[in-house]
Amino acid sequence: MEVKTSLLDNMIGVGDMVLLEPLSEDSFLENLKNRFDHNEIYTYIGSVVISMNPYRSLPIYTPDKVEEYRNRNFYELSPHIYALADEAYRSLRDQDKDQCILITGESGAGKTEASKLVMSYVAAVCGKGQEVNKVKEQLLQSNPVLEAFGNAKTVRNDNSSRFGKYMDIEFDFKGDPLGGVISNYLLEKSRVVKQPRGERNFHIFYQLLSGASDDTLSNISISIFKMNAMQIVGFMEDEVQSVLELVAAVLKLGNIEFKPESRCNGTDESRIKDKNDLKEMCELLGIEQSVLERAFSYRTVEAKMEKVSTTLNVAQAYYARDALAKNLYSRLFSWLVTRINESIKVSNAQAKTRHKVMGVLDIYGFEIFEDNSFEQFIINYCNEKLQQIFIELTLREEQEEYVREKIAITRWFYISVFNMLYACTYTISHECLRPGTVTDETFLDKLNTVCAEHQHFESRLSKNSKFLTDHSLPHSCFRIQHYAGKVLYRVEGFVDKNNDLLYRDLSQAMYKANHSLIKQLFPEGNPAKVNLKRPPTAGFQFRASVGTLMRNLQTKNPNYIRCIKPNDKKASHIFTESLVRHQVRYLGLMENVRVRRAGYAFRQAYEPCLERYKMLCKRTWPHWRGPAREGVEVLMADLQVPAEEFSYGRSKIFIRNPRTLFFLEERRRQCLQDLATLIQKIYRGWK
Ligand code: AD9
Ligand code: MG
Repeated sequence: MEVKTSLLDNMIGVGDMVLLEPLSEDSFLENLKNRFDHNEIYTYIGSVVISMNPYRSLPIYTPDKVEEYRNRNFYELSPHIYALADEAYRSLRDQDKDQCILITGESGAGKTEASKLVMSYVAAVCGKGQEVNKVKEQLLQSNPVLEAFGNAKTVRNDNSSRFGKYMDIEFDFKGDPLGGVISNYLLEKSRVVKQPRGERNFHIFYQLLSGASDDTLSNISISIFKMNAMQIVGFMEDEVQSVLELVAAVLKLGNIEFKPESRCNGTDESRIKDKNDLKEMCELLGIEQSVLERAFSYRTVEAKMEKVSTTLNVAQAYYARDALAKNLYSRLFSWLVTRINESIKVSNAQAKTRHKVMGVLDIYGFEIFEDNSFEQFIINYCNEKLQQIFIELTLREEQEEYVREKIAITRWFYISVFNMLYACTYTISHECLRPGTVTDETFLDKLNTVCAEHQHFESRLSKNSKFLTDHSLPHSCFRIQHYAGKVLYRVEGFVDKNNDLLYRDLSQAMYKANHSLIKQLFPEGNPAKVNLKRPPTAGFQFRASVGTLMRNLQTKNPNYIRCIKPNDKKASHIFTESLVRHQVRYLGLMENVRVRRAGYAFRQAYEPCLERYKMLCKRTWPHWRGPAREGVEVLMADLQVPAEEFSYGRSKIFIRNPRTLFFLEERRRQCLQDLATLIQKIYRGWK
């Protein structure tokens, strides 16, 4: 069988950017466009896969394609996300190396789709059997469940992930899946109460309403349960009913309105306008109406065994209502993740044996809006961290391969890894935010001071400042130079969102509900558990969980998918050059190619290399009987390739310059042509 290097055969443009000649940003973009125009949406930079969102379904994910890529070497076939998935799965199975798949790119670039493609490929090629198939189905079906509750239509993406997700899939020593664990990162819960113009709430609300026209809630839940992924994932019928009651309760909560009522002391107190909505909500959740009504009218502060109740005005009542809706929904979401994890977890018996792990990370993509708030800060912080890890790990990986292959490399250079938004996130997560004493304004002052100090320190180390002060900044704003661009953040609401305060009266009212799920979601409402300690801020929790994630990723072998959005119209066939150029720049793709070319641009295992070029040398053609490495050595000597152009590693030959590869390819092409002419002559001679 002939071993193909399809990066060079019948290829539209160049399949691996490392082989692009001449290399410039323009030629890079030209190559991407050329390939995109011919439906070649995947291109490599060495082992990194660039994925362009085609915005339409291409016939490249069929079972035949899976078979084509199965057990093949990475460079054998044309670039595809399946090649990456196959490589990762095989090194996990055969070399016992834990893997992680890191998928990055801005909102709408195709990360979630890519993560599902990787998962479905691995599911298709790994073990079979009734038990294994059940595990696979559950892992795959957790996606639609989480998307229904955690995704929403935004300006950028009709199915935008509004939470970060990391899933560890665990395998046994044979490579059969045993189960998995999902971690979720900060759901954008403000969406429950307010959506930017042109955007929608989480999908589940519409799914519920579309079923609600002629059915009762219990009928809807039965139909959702019967047809839906929830059943496969392992939810019981009554659990689905409870979940939907909660979603419906959040909807009802949004209908509750307040009006002011003047008191004789000149203050305004809030009253519920129409008690019907309150009644419906209470019925759904089994809460006594008077309990909830009181919780919407008063706020009790407990300090040192003393309780002080104050009445709420209309604004405070709305604040309390929204805080309750956000908390109900986000706690429900976390409960769903925990519940799914219970279903998909590795059984106790198997947990004791050594297993291998493949982690798939799909987070919300980088976002820049006109108005950016706490949510964008959180999302962008996470992306920034990932970019940092990408740079660190690609360098490390490249270096490690040279060490592994015992290749001496002298032309190594170090790209300084930027120090991130440390000061900012520190302030945001550590500021002790007591309502009344810290306002958005004092928070901004503090941020400015801390960042100025940090910047002063940083400037002695590098010129690369990240916190931008300039006098054109609008009031109450700060600006950060992220790797993907400058972002202006408005501090309005930062403190509140970070604080995520839910009045105790409301959590206690929820705990009193005659509804087991609600009770579980508000454990702090249990009067027996008086805990005066303030819970950690949202920023603090997020920063800690991202830190844990990064440490986890660093223990695994990384595989990268860099997603690019071709246009901002969500349209197929349109390649907006400026938009793509911007992404290529901030994803650092050119640097990635340069790092890869700084040492050896091309590397290939000895066997496929010999198979491909053995026809160029009489001593290796048609058969070489010795070790493949020696065959390649004979070949290179015979072709008189200068010694400084390549090195012999333990299992691969490393070629320094793409020109050498092209020279080999050209010789091979001529050889094949000569052969074809010869065959034609013989054929004519026969006739
Ligand atoms: V966000 O950060 O969650 O807002 P993603 O996840 O990067 O974003 P997503 O995967 O949701 O983007 O892709 C957006 C849309 O592009 C999908 O809903 C598909 O309609 C479309 N898409 C993405 N990748 C592919 C693909 N390989 N083939 C066909 C695709 N369509
Ligand atoms: Mg997504």
